[in-house]
Amino acid sequence: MKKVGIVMGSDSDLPILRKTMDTLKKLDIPYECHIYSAHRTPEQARAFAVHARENGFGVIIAAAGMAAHLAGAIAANTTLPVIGIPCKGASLDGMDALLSTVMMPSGIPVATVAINGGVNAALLAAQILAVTDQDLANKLHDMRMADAARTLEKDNALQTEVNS
Ligand code: RP5
Repeated sequence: MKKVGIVMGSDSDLPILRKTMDTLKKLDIPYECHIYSAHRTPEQARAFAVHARENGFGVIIAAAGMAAHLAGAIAANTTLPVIGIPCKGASLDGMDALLSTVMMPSGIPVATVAINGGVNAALLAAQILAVTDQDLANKLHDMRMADAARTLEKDNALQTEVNS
């Protein structure tokens, strides 16, 4: 199976990416994680993107906060699918990173998930890899069924508490 590349702009983004890694682990998807910044280490970020395909990656998740150019900078240097996670910073509630990540010009797409959307970034990466991997597609299906069952259990508990 192709690997998922995970790149974050700073170690301060790591709590969000831990959710990404936990979700990929549950699905037995191999990944590799790095701290590369579009601003502080632009050469390393570029080199990672340029060589990602030949290095066995199938999709890249890029997470950054504030003026979040990382996902766009990665996408500019590869035709692999790039998923952007806007990270909530100390001010502006993550709207700065959301707009910086999502508002890409035509020609260089970034599939942007919610602010701090570490779990959905992993699931979207999994769904991309599952296009050509039926075992993985089955695991994703099972995960959704389990999630639905948990939600129905919560509804049952609520009925007992408030409607009986
Ligand atoms: C961004 O700046 C990083 O992705 C991080 O979200 C934000 C702040 O970085 P630190 O100052 O915490 O290293 O590049």
